[in-house]
Amino acid sequence: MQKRSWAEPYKIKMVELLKMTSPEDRRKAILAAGLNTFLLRSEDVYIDLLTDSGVGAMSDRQWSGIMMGDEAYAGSRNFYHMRDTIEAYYSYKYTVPTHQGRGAEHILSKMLIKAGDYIPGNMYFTTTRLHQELAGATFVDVIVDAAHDPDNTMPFKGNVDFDKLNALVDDVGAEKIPYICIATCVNMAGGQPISLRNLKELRVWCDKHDIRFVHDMTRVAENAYFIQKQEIGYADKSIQEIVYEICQLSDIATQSSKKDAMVNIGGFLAMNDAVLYEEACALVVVYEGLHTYGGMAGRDMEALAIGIVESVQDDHIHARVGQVEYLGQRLMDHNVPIVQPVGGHAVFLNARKILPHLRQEHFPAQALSAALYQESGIRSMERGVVSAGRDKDTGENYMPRLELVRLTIPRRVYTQAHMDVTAESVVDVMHKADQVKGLRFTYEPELLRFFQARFEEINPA
Ligand code: PM9
Repeated sequence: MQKRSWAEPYKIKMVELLKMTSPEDRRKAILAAGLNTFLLRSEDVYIDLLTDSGVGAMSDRQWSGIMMGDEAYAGSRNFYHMRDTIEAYYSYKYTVPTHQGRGAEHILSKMLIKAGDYIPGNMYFTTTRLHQELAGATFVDVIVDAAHDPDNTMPFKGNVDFDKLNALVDDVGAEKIPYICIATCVNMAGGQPISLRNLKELRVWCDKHDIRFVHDMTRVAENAYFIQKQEIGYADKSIQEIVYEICQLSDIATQSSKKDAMVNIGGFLAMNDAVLYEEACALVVVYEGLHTYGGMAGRDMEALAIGIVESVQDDHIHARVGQVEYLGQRLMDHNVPIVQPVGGHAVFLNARKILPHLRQEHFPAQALSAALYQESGIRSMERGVVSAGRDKDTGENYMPRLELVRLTIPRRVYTQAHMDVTAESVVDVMHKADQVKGLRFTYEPELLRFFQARFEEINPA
């Protein structure tokens, strides 16, 4: 039988019109933005692949849920719906809503970290590591080496390397490690999944060392897709079943619900320990809001409860990751160097290879991202040395092996034709790559510098 293509399991009911711009308009706009795509005005962007965060298209059911918001200060009906959905689909008993993922990271770090602690993780994420550091901990990367190699095609590049984990325990002692922080579909590695086998081994390791297992479940449904597709024994399990099985292995979870769960704003901290939950409630009232709304409106909690259910449907996730794979394949067909295998939420361009004439201290990925905008109006995000920031102790720039530009696909927003235009635009930029100049900072914020930094071109490249 002929193989069937995936297709979107929805049809379009409302559209948002886009503005087309000229190369001159775009040159002006990107210079005014200090060559930082975060500082562009959205109305100057044609195809917005900056992020998949809070920019997905909500369904008619989610929008209906918005109209059912119970905006009571305390005990909103929507909170209980959200909490019960989280328990039913993700297994966690107790939920503390937060305004978004970093709100949950903040509370978690304050709750569990003491100065001088170490937090191992399968690669850093910007906000996650910052909250760990602000609480006095040092982040330690324990992801497999393959994750740092964009050309390594190993299937589960989000896996943890137990030799690295054991070396850390030998070095600092288990009592200095309050928890391990494991992301499903590791963002900074290129959206790379972790296998269930690795997750199960981690559970055993955590029990052995009496270390808590924290799950950054921001992109758990996409991770489940790769498990279903590639891990032995899971082909016949549904995404919903796999997601539940993943979650059951951990003690605590943080989620930025703006990604897989498809809401414009929201997140949570969830757990199974009643005592910890009381502590989290005590902190959430200080930093976010009452424990039955955190930083969320009732309507947004309702949209989240519905989004969670939609996010674990097999048809949805196959089309969602299918679209990312489609863009990745189009780029590979034109020999564009990208991180392989293609991950769950984005295609990552290898800026080192596309701009070999630029040294890493001249921010090749930042420069490539600005050049792509100028060429086509497509907005992407730097994920390299600028995002990595500086070592908190030495003040030196981290120099990550991955110097990438992320083309992030919002969920249910763009069509295959937008993906075609994106691929063609990247190829066009690649053909004039030698004209792209290196950059230097004109303004460098101290924390999470990639958001607000400004740059100028170095002349000549
Ligand atoms: N991720 C992203 O575009 C949005 C901000 S860019 C710093 O990829 C993980 C794995 C994330 C994430 C945000 C957060 C923070 C935590 N973990 O943005 O605070 O990808 O909701 O979540 C972004 P919030």
